[in-house]
Amino acid sequence: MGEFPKTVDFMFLNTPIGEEYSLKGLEVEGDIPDDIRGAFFRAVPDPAFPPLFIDDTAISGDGMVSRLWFKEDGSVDFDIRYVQTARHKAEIEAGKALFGRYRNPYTDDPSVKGVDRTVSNTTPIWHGGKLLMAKEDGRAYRVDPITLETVGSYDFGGKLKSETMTAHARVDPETGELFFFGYEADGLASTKVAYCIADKNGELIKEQWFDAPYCGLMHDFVITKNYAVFPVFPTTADLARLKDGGVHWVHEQDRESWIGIMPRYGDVKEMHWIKGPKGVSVFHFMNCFEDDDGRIHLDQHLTETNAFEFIRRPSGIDIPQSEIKGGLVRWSFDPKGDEITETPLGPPGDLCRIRDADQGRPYTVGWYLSMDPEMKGPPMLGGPVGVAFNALIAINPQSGAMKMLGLPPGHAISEPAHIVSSQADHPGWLLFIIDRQTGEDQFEHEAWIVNAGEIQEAPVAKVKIPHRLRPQVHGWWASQETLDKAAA
Ligand code: V55
Ligand code: FE
Repeated sequence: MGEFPKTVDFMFLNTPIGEEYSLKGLEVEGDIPDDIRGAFFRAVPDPAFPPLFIDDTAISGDGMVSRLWFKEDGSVDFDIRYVQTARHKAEIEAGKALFGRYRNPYTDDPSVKGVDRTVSNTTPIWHGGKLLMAKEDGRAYRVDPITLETVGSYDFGGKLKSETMTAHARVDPETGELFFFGYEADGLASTKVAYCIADKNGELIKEQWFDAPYCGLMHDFVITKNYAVFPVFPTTADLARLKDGGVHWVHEQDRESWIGIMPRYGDVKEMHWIKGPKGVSVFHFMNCFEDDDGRIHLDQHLTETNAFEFIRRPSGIDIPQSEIKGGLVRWSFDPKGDEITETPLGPPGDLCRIRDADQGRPYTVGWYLSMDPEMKGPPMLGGPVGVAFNALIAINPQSGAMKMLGLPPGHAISEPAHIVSSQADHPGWLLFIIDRQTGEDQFEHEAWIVNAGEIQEAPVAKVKIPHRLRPQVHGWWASQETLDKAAA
């Protein structure tokens, strides 16, 4: 077997681990609140074999589903398993990589022509009693939440027509419906987008297709109480380039962004497009809501160019990661309007969370990862973009008030989960993984629990995970009650 490339995508914190394991009764420092009973599922890219191309990206690795399970008796277990995708199975069978470049099947070994090449490595989505592992280039895989065994590719009981499903679905807090979309819905570099709704039981009740202004990287979308909002940023795909063996994405700095707005239960024919600024990029939207005048406010982690070096490089955009300007910004617009007003809200960052109950509604708290301006020394290398975040921010987007948990040098933080408290007026808890560098290529890992209202205070509990972890992308919290209901 060959070696992994000597690039940040496969070194340091990102060194592939490729091991399935279970750890029982983890050591806990402090007290785990009674509110925290259930499973924190995480999606972890971890390539089983060295890639065919030396410039491969960390986000093309085989998906693993990881679970940190806070049991009824107060003990904590950890498990991690590969998602048994068709791609992973084919490569295990061959004992080597067979799939080529990120999202380019024209670079695959001919033996896997036509095999589903999605890697299920981005988000665990819990809905309608099912756990799905999603990656935007294909359909999700269903995984058993207890055994972590893979059930198979998931098409909503044969109903889903789209060949793809986003890793960023939105659950409405009042109706329990799952809103999602799939772009490149009928094939590579297509402008077709599928907009879908599943009812609270997970039945697909609506799927409509529309055309985006161009084939752009549509990583996330948002809903409000009355609207579905589809932003499109100018990181674009081209079929001829793919057939040539080239990269899937190029960022076009001179091309406009767009926002498509339609009534969320409406017809895609009602989609209204508003032109946005050129060259900007957003991966994640914190939230979106309508005010009393019916104006829509979209809060997002905006950067002046694409945040991924592996996308900037083939685009001829030469800006070091640390110099990319951006911030948490609000775009405000009327649903039938033609102008966007931009308001700064907070410092640059990404990987936001809100309370589930605030989805699509006016809200007063959001959390996200950032860089501590006071941090001494260089940030840790690793994670999906190559540089790990070292601070957690809590922000009130109405007042602008902020709190920050800055980590000591040599620490990295992953996206938190928010867990509600059964106590009225309690802000709940945040749960997240911390990586600590203890040597040039040595790391320790812990799960920390902090009071969601006072994130700057010492964690109430730290759970030690005595095994190397590769950085996750996104996570999902499922309470024990939710797990029990699904099992019944
Ligand atoms: C992102 C992550 C992906 C991907 C495309 O965070 C975009 C952005 C983990 O995989 O395939
Ligand atoms: Fe994401």
